[in-house]
Amino acid sequence: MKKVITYGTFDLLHVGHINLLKRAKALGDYLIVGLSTEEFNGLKNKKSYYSYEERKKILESIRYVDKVIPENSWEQKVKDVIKYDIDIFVMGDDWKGEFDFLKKYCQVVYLPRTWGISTTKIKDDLKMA
Ligand code: C2G
Repeated sequence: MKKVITYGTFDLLHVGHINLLKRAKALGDYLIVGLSTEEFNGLKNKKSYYSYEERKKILESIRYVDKVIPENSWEQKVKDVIKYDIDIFVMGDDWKGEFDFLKKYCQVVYLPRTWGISTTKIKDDLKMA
């Protein structure tokens, strides 16, 4: 069984997230998502609209997602890749190069972002409405 992992906040879920999860799952048979906790969002200077529990519930309802684990730190990725016996690490290409240190442990794939949509854009557009 080929296991894939990806990480993110996945707030205000949109097609960019779905496109990423769909393509990540297509690279293997089992997809784990490391979901940023609210504390970790703070480290990314992000404030999510939905709580961790709400975002977890939403992600777990997506057919491409097999397991959701908390993302509490930048450092946990190596441990996670080893603990869950991961074959492929996937991120959108806005992160290109940032996680190449994981190449020692697994394949690292950066997928093109979906153009024209982001959680920030949704928030800004709603403010204008
Ligand atoms: N994404 C995408 N296209 C978009 C928006 C997002 O492909 N239009 C991808 C991002 O590249 C990322 C994933 O969807 O791979 C989740 O996006 P975010 O929730 O914004 O994740 P981020 O805050 O970048 O967290 O340790 C890694 C970090 O937790 C990544």
